Amino acid sequence: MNRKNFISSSIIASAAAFFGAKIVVGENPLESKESVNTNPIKAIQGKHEELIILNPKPWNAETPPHLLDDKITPADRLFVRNNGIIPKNIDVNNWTLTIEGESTKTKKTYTLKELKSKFKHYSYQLTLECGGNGRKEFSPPAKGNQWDLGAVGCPKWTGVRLKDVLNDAGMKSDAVYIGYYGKDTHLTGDLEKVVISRGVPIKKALEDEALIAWAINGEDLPVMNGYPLRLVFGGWPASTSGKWLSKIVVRNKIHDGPKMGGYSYRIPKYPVAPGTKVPVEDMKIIEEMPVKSLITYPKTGALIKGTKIFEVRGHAWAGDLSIKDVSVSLDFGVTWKKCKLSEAVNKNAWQHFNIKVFLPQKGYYEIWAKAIDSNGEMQPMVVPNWNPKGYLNNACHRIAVKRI
Ligand SMILES: Nc1nc2c(c(=O)[nH]1)N[C@H]1C(S)=C(S)[C@@H](COP(=O)(O)O)O[C@H]1N2
Ligand SMILES: [Mo]
Repeated sequence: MNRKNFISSSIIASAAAFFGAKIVVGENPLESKESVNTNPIKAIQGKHEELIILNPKPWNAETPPHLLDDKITPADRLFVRNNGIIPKNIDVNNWTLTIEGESTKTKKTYTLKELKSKFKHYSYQLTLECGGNGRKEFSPPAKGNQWDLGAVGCPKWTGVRLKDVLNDAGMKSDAVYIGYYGKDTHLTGDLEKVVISRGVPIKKALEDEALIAWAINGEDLPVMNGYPLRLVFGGWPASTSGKWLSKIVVRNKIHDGPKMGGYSYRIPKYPVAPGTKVPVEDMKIIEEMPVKSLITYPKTGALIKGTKIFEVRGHAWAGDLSIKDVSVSLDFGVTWKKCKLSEAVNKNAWQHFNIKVFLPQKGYYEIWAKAIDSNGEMQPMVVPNWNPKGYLNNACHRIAVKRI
C-alpha cells in the first residue's frame, strides 16, 4: 500500500464528517449544517453527482473542495456557470467560427474542421475561476449565485492559439480588445438577445496560452462547459472564456457587449464601505484574478485518529503571476508552516502544495492555508474589498478537523 492510500484509509476516518464545510470567523462550525445539494434535480448529466447545484435555470453548479484534489481537474468535476440556456441541437459538423469587427482586415469564417486542420494544436493546463467565486461570504450579501469555494478548476485544455487565428484573419494596427459571441440563448427566450459577450485586452488575447479550445483532458468539452468550442483565458475572470463560441470580434475600443458594462464583472475604482451604492461610472472592469488557494485534502470535518501525522494538500493560483509560497496554520494564524510547492506546468496553471502536519493532542483544529504570489501579495485572512456584486473574495480557505 502506498503512503497516500495508507494515510487516507487509516488515519483520516471515512466516518461521517462532524460538521459542514462552512466556517465563518466567530461561528462554531460544529453547529453549522453540512453543505449538501438540496436541489431536487440531483445531478447534471455528464457531471459528478456531488456537484452542488446552485441554480437549475440557468444551470449553475460548483465543486466541493475535496473533489478538486486531482492535479488536473477531471471534466466531470469542473464547475458550471451559465448565464443563459445552453444551445439546442448543436451541429458540430456545421459549426463555424467567424472573426470580424472594425479592427479585422476582412471578415473570415472557419469551420471547426478547418480550425483543427489549419492551425497547430496546443495543450495547456489553465485555471478557470468565476469572478464571483466566494460571493457567499460577502456581507451585506450580493445578489447572484451564492458561490462558496468551488467555482474553480484547472483542467488541461486543447485547441489552437487565439493569436494564430487572429493573425491568419488579419488584424488592423488599432486593435485594442477582443469580444466573443456564443450560441447560448437568453433566459427570456428572445433569440435575438445576446446572453453575454465579454472579452479581454488584445495583449491577453495574443498570449501563447490564450486558447480556442475544443477539448478538456483529451476529450470533447462537456456540453455544459461550451461544447464544441470555447475560449479559455487562464487566470482571468472565467466570464471572459466564452462558451459555445461562434464569433470573435476584434475591436478598436474596449468591447461593449452585454455584461461588459454596468456592475457586471466590475468593481469599484476605490475601496468602499460594505453596502455602499457605488455610482456606475466609478466601476472598473476586473482583469486578473487575485492570489488564492484551496485545501483539497483532507475534507473539512475529517476525524483524525491513531497516528497524528497526516498530509494537507491543495492548489494555489494567482492570475497571470505564479505562487511563491503557501503556508498552513493549525492555530488560527498564530504560527505558520511552509508547504512544499510545485512549479506551474505552464503559465496560468495552478500549483500544488502539500505538507505533513501533526495534531498535538485530541480536540478541534482548524487548518488555514495562505498563498503568496510572485509579487509578494498574500491572501487576506478575512473577506476583503466588499463590492456591489460580490467579486474577488480571495480570503484564506479554512477547514476544520478533529483528532479523536
Ligand atoms: N456563451 C457563454 N459563455 C460563458 C458564459 C455564458 O453564460 N455563456 N458564462 C461565463 C462565466 S460567468 C463563467 S464563470 C464561465 C464558466 O465556465 P464553465 O461553465 O465552463 O465552468 O463561462 C463563461 N462563458
Ligand atoms: Mo463567472
